[in-house]
Amino acid sequence: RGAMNSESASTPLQAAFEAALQRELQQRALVGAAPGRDELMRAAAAASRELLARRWAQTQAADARRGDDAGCRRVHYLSMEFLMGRALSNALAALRLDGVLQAQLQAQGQDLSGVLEREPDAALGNGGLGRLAACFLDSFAELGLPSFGYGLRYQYGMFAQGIQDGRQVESPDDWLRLGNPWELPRPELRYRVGFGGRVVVDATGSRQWVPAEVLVAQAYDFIVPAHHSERVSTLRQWHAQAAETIDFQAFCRGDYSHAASRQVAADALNWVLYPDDSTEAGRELRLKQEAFLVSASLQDLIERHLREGRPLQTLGTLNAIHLNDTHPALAPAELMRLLLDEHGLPWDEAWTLTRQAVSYTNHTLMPEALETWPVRMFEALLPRHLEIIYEINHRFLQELRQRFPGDDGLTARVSLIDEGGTNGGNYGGERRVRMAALSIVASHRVNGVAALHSDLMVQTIFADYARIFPDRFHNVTNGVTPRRWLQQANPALSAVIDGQIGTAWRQDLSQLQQLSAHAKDAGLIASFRTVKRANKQRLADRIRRELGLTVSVDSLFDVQIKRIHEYKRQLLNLLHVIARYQAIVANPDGVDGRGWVPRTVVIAGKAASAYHMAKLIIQLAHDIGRVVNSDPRVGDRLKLVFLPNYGVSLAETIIPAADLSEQISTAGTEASGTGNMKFALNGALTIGTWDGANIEMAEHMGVDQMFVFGLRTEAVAGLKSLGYDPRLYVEQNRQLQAVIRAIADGDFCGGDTARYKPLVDKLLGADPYLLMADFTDYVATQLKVDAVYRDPQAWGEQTVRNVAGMGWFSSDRTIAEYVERVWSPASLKA
Ligand code: DL6
Repeated sequence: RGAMNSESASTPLQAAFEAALQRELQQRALVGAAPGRDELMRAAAAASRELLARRWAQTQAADARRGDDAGCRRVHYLSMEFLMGRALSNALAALRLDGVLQAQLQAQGQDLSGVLEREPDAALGNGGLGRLAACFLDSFAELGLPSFGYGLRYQYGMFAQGIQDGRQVESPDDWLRLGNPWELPRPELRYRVGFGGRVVVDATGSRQWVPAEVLVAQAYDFIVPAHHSERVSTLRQWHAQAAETIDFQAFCRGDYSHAASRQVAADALNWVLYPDDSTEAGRELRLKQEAFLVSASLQDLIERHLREGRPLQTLGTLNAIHLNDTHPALAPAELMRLLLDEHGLPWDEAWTLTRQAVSYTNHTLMPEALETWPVRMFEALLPRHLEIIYEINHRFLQELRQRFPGDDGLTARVSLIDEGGTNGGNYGGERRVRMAALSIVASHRVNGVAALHSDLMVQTIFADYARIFPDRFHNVTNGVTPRRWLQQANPALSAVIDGQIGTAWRQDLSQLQQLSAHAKDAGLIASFRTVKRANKQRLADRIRRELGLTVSVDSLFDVQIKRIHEYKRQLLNLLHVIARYQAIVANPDGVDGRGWVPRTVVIAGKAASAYHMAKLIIQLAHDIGRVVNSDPRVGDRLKLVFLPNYGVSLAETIIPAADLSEQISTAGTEASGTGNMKFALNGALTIGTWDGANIEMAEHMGVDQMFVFGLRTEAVAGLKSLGYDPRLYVEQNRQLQAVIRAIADGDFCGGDTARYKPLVDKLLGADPYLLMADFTDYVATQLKVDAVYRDPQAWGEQTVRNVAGMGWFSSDRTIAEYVERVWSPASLKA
């Protein structure tokens, strides 16, 4: 035993962990690596991975042995994004090794949290859809569901956000630069994926694709442990390599750049999550990434199915292939190709298997987010897939013409091919493949992610399909994993809850309901408050460290963290900040002389690099912050903080510290939201619109427990159909006039009236997200928030009721519903 010797090992697992840790450290010592925090983190990760790899083998063996009548299909969750965040604290908690490591580190003069913080975030996702996928992997393991998550192993995830002069600057997030101690390379799992070329027809009439370019997909596994069993789930990520890495002839000629060109082309697929799609090359790369993910994953699935000795005919009844939005929507076309061309099945049989296997979740109603690809790009890159899509479409439209004779409008609207290129944008009339249409037609189930969203989905963007396939559409409301988002993010609150109702909530979140019986208990409220204050202190410390700004932990922490997007209305939040600032300056003692409830408004989030308006909102937040935070008339009454580089780890610090959660999207625009759930679970109250999962949250906790404001979906639609004029709302509200004037006059940027002109013009012109219409109610509701906050008992009671109401929003419940409605063999019969 080396320097980390300890007598604390008491279970075989702990002993194995300690031994593995020793080995890792000794190996590193041999090459002269001092055991600093980075080394300790990597050694602990590698030691945990070794234990998880054993569990992985057990899990796979058990799944391979399961009978065909096991009642649940193996799930293959295809997603271009998995926003995993850090893994070490989760692994340690699942393996119950955090105490062991802590003791070991103490002996080295290190503390656990310092070591955990050295792990880079795996930010292989953009927002909610990717984080949801990560929560699902946790629940797959926890529920013991035979499953694989499939994604790409991006070298650079979402960009790193820096702020210079108040503006967002993007730089690559080189998260793999020191290697990834978690991943298990699987060199034996390699599949060939083709692009380009042509389709040849042989003498028997059968069609074969001869690609011009072949890449190899190599698997890397990332293991996600259950917390209450030895099961694990797997995220299998694909890395692209050239089939022939160098062109040897070119190499011999000394033409090195040509010699390496195949590998460079392959590497491009591994580089970034979102290639810049403003160029043709960027768009093509994205389509290649999607095709690559799909092909490698489906080959892997089929290979496993056959290896386990199961006939191809049972592929659909024993396997579910789930499309996390339309990014992997090529899956049905690729599955058909593999079954027809590689395995020789007839069309009808292949189509039956495909339809049985495939299901699809839609995550947004934004028409511009509905993916379409030019037919021309398919012809060049995926000619065989295009043929198959044409055939699927031909059969689908033929059936429709029989069912709805003469309704040419319908067939044009629902066709898999947009003949005019008008779907969601101006594409200059070129023909495009509609990926959502392909996903719906090829799936046996389609679902939205919250009740309102699922309703709107079938009433609006997918209305025609819902008429054609009335039984296909369902709702499965999102959830979040309580292990990461309460147990790990907020250990102190977890301990308070444990003390009140026991620990079973970690496995069965509905247990939280028991807290409502204690909502008035002054002792419990005091404990909640003590925890919140400590979490706020931690965040305040971070704000001081990172931004040099001091905020008061006695102020109400009012938080909005999410992607910056106009529909999410960070701008409405800023309008309120300005209104409050102006009111504080005008009435330092409060409007009623009772003083102001001090507020710290915290915003974090990234804007897509080409999204000008979102970037302008970030800049405005900084400009306002600079003025407000340095105005001596304001003091602690108001602070505005923008925390850069939002990601999972930052969220884990911010969410437990929030008093108020801003969920203020225009009604009908936010599919679900999952941040809303994480905040409420951590005892923040919500100010929110009647949108997404806010509605179900309000229903579960009691509508009075949430600060609901704003126009509802029907009113939004009604107002728009009558011809919405934002200026009318401004004319009627002097406070709003003053706010808009301050922005337009450049009050926050030294009188520069040009800087925010596009933003002001949009608000007064179209205001597509109805900020002007909702402003008055929003500001009035913020005053209600203040009123409750002034009364600690009332606030505390509401806090407990919020937590108690969140039992239903566990991703375990969500996954159980997917199994029941979408992935069970029974769902195929329904
Ligand atoms: O379903 C997960 C998450 C929802 O909670 C958010 O409301 C929604 O905005 C988000 N959607 C996306 C859109 N991506 N695409 N396509 O991330 O999904």
